[in-house]
Amino acid sequence: MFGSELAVCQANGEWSTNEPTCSDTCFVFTIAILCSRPDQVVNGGYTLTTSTTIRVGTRVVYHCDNGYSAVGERVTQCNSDGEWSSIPPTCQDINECQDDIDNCDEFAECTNTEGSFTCECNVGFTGSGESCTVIECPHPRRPFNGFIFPVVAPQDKWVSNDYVIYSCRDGFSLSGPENATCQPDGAWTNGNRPPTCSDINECEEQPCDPNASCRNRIGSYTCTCNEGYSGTGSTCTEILCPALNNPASGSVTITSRNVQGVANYECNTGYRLDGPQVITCFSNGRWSSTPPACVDENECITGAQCDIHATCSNTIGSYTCQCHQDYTGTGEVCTSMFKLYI
Ligand SMILES: [Ca+2]
Ligand SMILES: [Ca+2]
Ligand SMILES: [Ca+2]
Repeated sequence: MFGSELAVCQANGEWSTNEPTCSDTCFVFTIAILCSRPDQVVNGGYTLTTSTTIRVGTRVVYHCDNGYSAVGERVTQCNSDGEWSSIPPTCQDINECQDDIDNCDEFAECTNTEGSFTCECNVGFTGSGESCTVIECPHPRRPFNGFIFPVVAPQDKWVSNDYVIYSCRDGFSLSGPENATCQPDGAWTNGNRPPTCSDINECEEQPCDPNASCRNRIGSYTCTCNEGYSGTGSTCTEILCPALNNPASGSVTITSRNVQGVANYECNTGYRLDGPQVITCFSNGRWSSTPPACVDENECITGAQCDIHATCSNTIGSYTCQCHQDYTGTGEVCTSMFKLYI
């Protein structure tokens, strides 16, 4: 026999070699060479190009389930020896998180699982995982008579870990927590109940001058100098009217230069007061009037004791009486130098 002893029926319907030639008589035996059914793969499968017997040349294409990828040859073929050309691939889990092919939100955590993956929103966010929205805290309330810092949210919204600091206006004291933090669940650590700012009674600290009275007010206080004192209230000085000198030809007696103190003026004999006898120290630190002066009294008008035959002459501080011509005497008493005979 000349030629190949074996011819295989190929998938294309032709024999693999030409028919041999025989010197005598040849016999042809037809033997069907078949492959066994290919092995299954876990988490995958295959498609056969034939549904009946698996002849030489038959191709098998393996595929993996969603979430898995094939490692190894995906295509294998039935060889003429009845064996498959390659071992089946294995289907291995795809790490979607690592390969960055997950559809998790940018604010979600991706966790790889066998055949799939999960998305879970980060702390401070809520949603399906594929879409996450930030959890907001309500706008923090400002304490009455106080302040809050910062006034607006640093990133438009009040979100987890944002915190605010409370303070009070001058004159008020804070009681309660001085700050609050927005928690991941959208609640403030203080339940959005700001601290209270209560008025400070500054008078307890006696901030005024010892000669002043303190009056507490909401948010402040006032100091008022007592009567007889002047100043800001923080400092008060005793009100004193100016010192007074004795007037010319007279004297002054001062009971006190404080408010309500009086100065009493007297003039020497022969002088009279021009102005009030008594002046009073007022609360503005001034005497009630300019001091009086002692001026000469014109005794010739106000009752000099001259004789009717005398001429009165006023002098500074006194007066003189001079007897008329033909009269003699002291002036207060004058007698005629001629006897009068009747
Ligand atoms: Ca996976
Ligand atoms: Ca006060
Ligand atoms: Ca006089």
